[in-house]
Amino acid sequence: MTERFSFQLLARDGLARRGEIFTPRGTIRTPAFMPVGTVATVKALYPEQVRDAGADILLGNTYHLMLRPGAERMARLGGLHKFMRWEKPILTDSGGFQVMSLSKIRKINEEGALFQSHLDGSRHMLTPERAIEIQCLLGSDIQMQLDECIELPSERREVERAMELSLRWAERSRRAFEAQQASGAAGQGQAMFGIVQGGTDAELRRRSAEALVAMDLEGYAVGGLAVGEGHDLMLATLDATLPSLPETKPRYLMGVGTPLDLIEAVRRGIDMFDCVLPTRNGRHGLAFTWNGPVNLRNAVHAEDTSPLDEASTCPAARDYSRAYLHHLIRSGEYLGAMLLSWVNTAFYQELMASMRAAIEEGRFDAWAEETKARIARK
Ligand code: PRF
Repeated sequence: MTERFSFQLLARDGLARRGEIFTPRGTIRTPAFMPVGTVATVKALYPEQVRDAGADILLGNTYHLMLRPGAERMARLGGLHKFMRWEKPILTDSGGFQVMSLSKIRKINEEGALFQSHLDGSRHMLTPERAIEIQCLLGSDIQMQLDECIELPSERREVERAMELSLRWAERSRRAFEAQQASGAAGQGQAMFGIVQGGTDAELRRRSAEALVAMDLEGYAVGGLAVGEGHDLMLATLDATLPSLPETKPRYLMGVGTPLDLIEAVRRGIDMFDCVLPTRNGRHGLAFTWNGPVNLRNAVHAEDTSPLDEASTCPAARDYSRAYLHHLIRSGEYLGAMLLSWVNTAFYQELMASMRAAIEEGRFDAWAEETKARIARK
């Protein structure tokens, strides 16, 4: 295993970490932000744009791809990388979270998650074993265990039940992953991460983390956050959780977040993120810039000939006027969504690169205060 996947810490600044994950498909510089490519596309972007923006890894989704085009079909087509023309690593989520947030009807029991497709109402069963099998058929490099993520706030008993079920599913996911490894089948993953659950309860988080660490997985995700608890409680939960995770393994905060969330989570020792925010907000006309968010729907931009950021390395931020972007977004034109998804994807990668440099130079706290003041402007 270790020769197919390894993590090296290059620098540390307080609790913030600068590292590298090595996989046969390439090196991932951490802290890393993974653009979301749910249905085998980072919405409105060419894979080349995503790569040139600086992304080392993408996220794909078991839930969506198992329904369409289907995992077995994807395998017959040569796997997700070849299908979407992305040669670098791909991490796939296991589907547990998407079953809860997207499917119409679902029932969770010990065996797995029974759900009805949001596309055509067809019935599917996602077990920990099937989730791993699908991720192997997709050709995912970093696979996630099946877990149950519940809404917050929930009763402590409920949070505890879901956390313990997720631990039993982690064991089953791991056995399935190891069986795939042993089979030598094509498309086997390089790594499987466990997912810490336990709501905002420090004791449940610690129990969850310790049990997963005992399984000696390649990496650990913090799940069950950014589900309604708010920024401060999310950070407090990270403070309570991260000391239980080993220094030597990557830590991934799932489904997070705003630029401010990323800065504060990196400060606490998170290495990886994914979130739909840059692309979804881009499609809706909101641009992230080094001088704060800009809502291009706003009439103040109607005759503004300045670009979003003349110093940006991203052509969409540098070469197009705000007036034109405003016009495209107001007109519902595809190009508006394309340009702003590009702006935001590039900004998120610039933000990560800037954080990595600040950690290397031992000035993360000063950088964070400066950057927070800058991006909160307006
Ligand atoms: N579990 C999984 N995927 C996720 C989450 C989770 O808890 C979250 C929570 N923010 C986002 N994506 N499997």
